[in-house]
Order: sequence, then C-alpha cells, then structure tokens
Amino acid sequence: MIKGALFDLDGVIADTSVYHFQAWRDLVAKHFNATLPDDLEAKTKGVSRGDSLRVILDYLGETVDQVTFEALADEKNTAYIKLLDDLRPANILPGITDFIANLKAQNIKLALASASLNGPYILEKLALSDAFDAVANPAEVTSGKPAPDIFIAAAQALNLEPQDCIGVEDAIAGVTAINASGAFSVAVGDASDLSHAKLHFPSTAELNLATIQKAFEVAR
Ligand code: B16
Ligand code: MG
Repeated sequence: MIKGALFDLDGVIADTSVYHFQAWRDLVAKHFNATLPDDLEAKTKGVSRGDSLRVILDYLGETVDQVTFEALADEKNTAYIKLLDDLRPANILPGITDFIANLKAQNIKLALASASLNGPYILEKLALSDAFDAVANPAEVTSGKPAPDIFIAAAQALNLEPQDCIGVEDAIAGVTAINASGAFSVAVGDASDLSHAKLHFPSTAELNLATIQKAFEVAR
C-alpha cells in the first residue's frame, strides 16, 4: 500500500524549470557573452543552484573564485524570483490538482522533495501550501539529487519509510535519487532518458493513481 507521495516541484507541480533556464541564460549572456545550448537544460534540471552553476561554468570552460561564484548564484536567483512574479494557481501543471485530490482521498500523505530553496515560496504562490503535510528542506540535506537525501528526508518528515512511498520526478537526477532512496519512482515528461524510472507517464496530465498503485504492488 502506498502511504506517502514525495513530489518534485519544478517540472512536476509547475513548469518553473523554463524560468530557471531562462535566468541562467540571461546571466551567461550578461557575464560571459555566451549562449547556452538547449540540451544543457536537462543537465541542470533537479540539480541544486550551485551544482547547476558548476555544470554551466564547465560547459563554458570558465573558472571563477568563490566570491564571484556566490554572486553569480545570487544574481541568477534574484532574476529567477522576478520571473516568478506572475506565477499563480493557473500555472499548476495539467492533472496535478486532480492527482493530489486522488492521493488525499486514499489517505496518502504528501511531502515536497524539491531541490529548490524557493519551494515553500512557490507552493504559496500556487495556493498549494496546505495540500502538503511536509516540506523537506534542501538546505538541511548533505547531498543534492542524484543523491537520495532529499527523498529520504521527505519520507522521514512524514514519519514513513521511503519503501512505502512513491516519488514523482521530471529529471534524470531526480529519478536516480528516488531509486537510491528506496521509494518507487514515477517519472513524468517527454525526456527519453527517464527510462530508469519504475513507471513513466508522458506528461503530468496522464498521471494515474490506479495505474501507479498496481505497479507499486507488483514491485513490492
Ligand atoms: P533554487 P526541483 C530544482 O527543483 C530545479 O529543477 C533546478 O533547475 C534548480 O537548480 C534547483 O531546483 C534549485 O533551485 O535555485 O530555486 O534553489 O526540480 O528539484 O523541484
Ligand atoms: Mg524537477
């Protein structure tokens, strides 16, 4: 029986991932006079702010000192928050409101397992704060995704074992993290590289609790 659902945020609850990459692109254009290719986005998805910046600097072949690194990360976050200005409940991805309602109808507890330090702020903007029983704090875990820490912390916050939970993700690193935590990985999205997920839906609109429950029981 599924007892908990551990949710990623960016790309699962709302499509804020496009804003993340837009903010990185603007930063790189301004400070390095360079353009980031589309395929770099997948490498920054689900990955912490600092790790995303490392991926980008690696791509650019740039090294910066610690002070500059922090300043760049801060500047990106300020720009990202600005892009979130108009975020509202209508921006919740298709199917997510119903999926949350179906989980709650089955007494399945909900926790946020996002790498984003802006998670609580975004939930508030989407009027979803009350829907979640717990929010795992990414600032309090040792290692970010693809390490399992945030999913383990989210299960713990619900007083559950990861094995009794599903994790829902859109990112390669996130699915790896769920699998390593022991939770049952459910991937959403059209990325062809989510094949390591136990179950995959092409989009959030297709998330189906009955299908997940069946697959979960078979796997357990
Ligand atoms: P922040 P998720 C992740 O959120 C994003 O996918 C990733 O692009 C971002 O770098 C990371 O959060 C950190 O976000 O800069 O807001 O702390 O997909 O794990 O919900
Ligand atoms: Mg995500």
